[in-house]
Amino acid sequence: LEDRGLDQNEVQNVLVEDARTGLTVETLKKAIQNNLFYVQGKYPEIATRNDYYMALAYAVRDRILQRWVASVKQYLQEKHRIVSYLSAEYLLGPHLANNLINLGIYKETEQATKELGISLDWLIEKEVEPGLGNGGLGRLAACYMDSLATLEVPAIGYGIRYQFGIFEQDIRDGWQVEDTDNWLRRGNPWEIARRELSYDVKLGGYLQHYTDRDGKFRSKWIPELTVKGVAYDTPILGYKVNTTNTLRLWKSEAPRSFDFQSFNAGDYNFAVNQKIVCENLSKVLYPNDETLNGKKLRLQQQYFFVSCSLQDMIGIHLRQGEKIEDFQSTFSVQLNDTHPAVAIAEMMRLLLDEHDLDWSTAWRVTSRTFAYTNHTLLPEALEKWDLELFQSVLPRHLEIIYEINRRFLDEVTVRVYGDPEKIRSLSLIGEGPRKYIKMANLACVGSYAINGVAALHTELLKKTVLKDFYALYPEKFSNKTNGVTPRRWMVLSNPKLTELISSKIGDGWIKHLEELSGLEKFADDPDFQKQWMDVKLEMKKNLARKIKNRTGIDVNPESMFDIQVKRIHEYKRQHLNILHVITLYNRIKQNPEIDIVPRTFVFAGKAAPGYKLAKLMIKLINSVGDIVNNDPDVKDRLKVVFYPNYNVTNAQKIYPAADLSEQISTAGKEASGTGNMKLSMNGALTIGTLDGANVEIRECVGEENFFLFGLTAEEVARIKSEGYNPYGYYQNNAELKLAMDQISSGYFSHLDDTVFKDLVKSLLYDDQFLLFADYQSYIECQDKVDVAYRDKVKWAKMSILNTARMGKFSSDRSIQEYCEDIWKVKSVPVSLNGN
Ligand code: B1H
Repeated sequence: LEDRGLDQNEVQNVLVEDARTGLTVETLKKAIQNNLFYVQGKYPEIATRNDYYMALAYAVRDRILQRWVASVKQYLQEKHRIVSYLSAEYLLGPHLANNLINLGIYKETEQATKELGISLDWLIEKEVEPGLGNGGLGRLAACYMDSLATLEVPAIGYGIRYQFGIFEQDIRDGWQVEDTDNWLRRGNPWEIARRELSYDVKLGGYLQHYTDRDGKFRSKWIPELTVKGVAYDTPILGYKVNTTNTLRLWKSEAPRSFDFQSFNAGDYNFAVNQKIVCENLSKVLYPNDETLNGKKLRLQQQYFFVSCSLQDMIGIHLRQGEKIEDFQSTFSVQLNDTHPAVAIAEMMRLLLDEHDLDWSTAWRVTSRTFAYTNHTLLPEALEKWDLELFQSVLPRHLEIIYEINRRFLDEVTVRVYGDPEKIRSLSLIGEGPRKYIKMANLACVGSYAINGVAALHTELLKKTVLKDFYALYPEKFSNKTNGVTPRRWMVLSNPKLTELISSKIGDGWIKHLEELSGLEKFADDPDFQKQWMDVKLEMKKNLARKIKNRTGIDVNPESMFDIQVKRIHEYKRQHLNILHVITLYNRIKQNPEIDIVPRTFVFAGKAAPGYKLAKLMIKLINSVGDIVNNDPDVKDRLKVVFYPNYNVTNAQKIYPAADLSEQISTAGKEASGTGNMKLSMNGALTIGTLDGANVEIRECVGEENFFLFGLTAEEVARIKSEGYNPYGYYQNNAELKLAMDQISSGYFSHLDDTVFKDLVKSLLYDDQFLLFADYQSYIECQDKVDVAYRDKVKWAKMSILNTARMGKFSSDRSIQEYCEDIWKVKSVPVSLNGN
């Protein structure tokens, strides 16, 4: 990828300026006023906050559209290889402020709104974010879309336009309560519905076998139901470039023919019912981060968006005048985990049944098209579909998968000398009381590249879950350590820090994050340290205000902000963190005058609605908070906050305020983590295990700037194989025993000793995540954090160095690696002139 300076782009940006595209304060102001009148139909005195938000959003959209159309033109005029990213989730976060930053008109817009008598922040906060993802996996897809556009790489993101995204979380009496996320209720100015762009998707039914005129054996799929997928496009603008890529999300509807036929037959109820069935496909995001539940609707969702996307890509390819058997020269298709892996079977079906290719040609195309990213080693997250269920939804695909498997096993039997254990493990079909389909195996066989998301994770993949595939195809495997976009996670969420950094090293780092290393030479500069910590304090004050508003809890901005924000999971071990809180509390109770650094513990994150223990962890955090926050002995030295409804919007407020970043998963369980990167970039120090990308973060920031504790992945595996005995740790550790006894006896739950029973039982008798084994090491490490925080100068230096050394963790770097090693695509600068 070529390195492009800003100057040239700025020149391009000012070439076309009129009332709908101009980027000056005056034109922006005029545009907002016009939209208020002509789009919202209001005059200022009666305009609501939402009217103004919409007026501004449309003004921004006009400016994006100019670049978007130019990008599409450019891609279609010349032949370029296009990246197609298939993901069931995109956790985009709010668009408005991000688009202002990427367009380079944040300041101008701030001025324009000010002159209209309204604050830009007030409008930005009005936006309801599209929460079309669960957590890290969905957010990664969003960061990657940002980097692809910023690097000027032609790309399309494909996914599902869920009508309801990840549920909204409220906390009542300490428990998580879920509410539906009706994010579209006020309309969505950032998408364009392409009614004309739709595809039919078949579901269910049966197969008819016959021999055609050429004597070819064929399967005809007679579906039970056909649904229609309609494209909704959202522009993804690169940072200070013209490139604007498309995120194309599919909404499911009933085909028009449907009700028509039923009406004629007089069956009104049937017609209305089938409409609902069709619309249900894109109705709601499954909220089960890292656990599958094998629901039919979920498989239908996956197939629905994959089929629409492949039909769309084939259409684009053929319209360019290309031959179907050259598909892989137009598209490289990345599978974001196995959620879209049914694409491999669908591609075969389209090529065989709809485009009449023979098997070996179809397989050549397919197996050169797809690449697969694995995001987890957790056994409960590896997708398996009950074979009968799969057949009931996708009978033709089952037949195709059987044939892929037959040919594949024929080939490997020779290579593994018929070792039955190996063949069983490689097979796409699992045997047992019920047969099932292993989606990871399908993804491995059908892809030309396979990658993990952090160095350790990729190594573990090769040694464990994908071991036999690695032995077979070592050349397919590579590592692509995750990254995050500094545009959203620094520039947008931490403007003060951005300004401070740029005042020292210029603003090149926003596109070339390695340039942050220029900060190293200021790490010892007392003035800079002061400015650095002043920004941090201001961000902590902001968060303190938010906490007060949302939870009513008073927190001291001078205290250490100790932060763990992520989905709630046993493997992420929020309960280990809370055991530390209880331990500190007990130390204070036993010695009220004890000298400890005051801390504010901030937790946030959603639990899957069906995940009992995760919900109990939330209750425990809140229960401990109720006691600790209100005990006069504590004298406000400890505060425990559970900040409700963790999402992108809230994350943007939390990361800049963090002093300490909790990355304490059981080693070997967190594939990468990306919150760890965002926190460190914003100057937080990490306390963490050698897990996921923590390993690489520590290598970059230096071991002296990272608080390491706990077992390694190897030690975890060894202890488990020898038989982990949590009870022994409990009996032999007084502080641990006390904390556990308090939880189980009801000390934090008004003496009700039943509330936390299941959690206590799991920790004492069958904890898969070795909490107690890491407890002592964690506490000792936290004691070191306490000591370090007292030395303000040293802490400031460590904080600066953390940011300065995070250059590697930009998603731009990740995407460069994907482009060079896997996708083989180049950047295509888009120009506005000549259009
Ligand atoms: C990650 C998931 C995931 N890995 C199943 N796997 C899901 C699995 O709805 N489902 O069924 C949803 C999500 N998510 C995360 O991916 C990893 O845990 C993180 O460590 C990693 O940073 C992130 C991005 O690679």
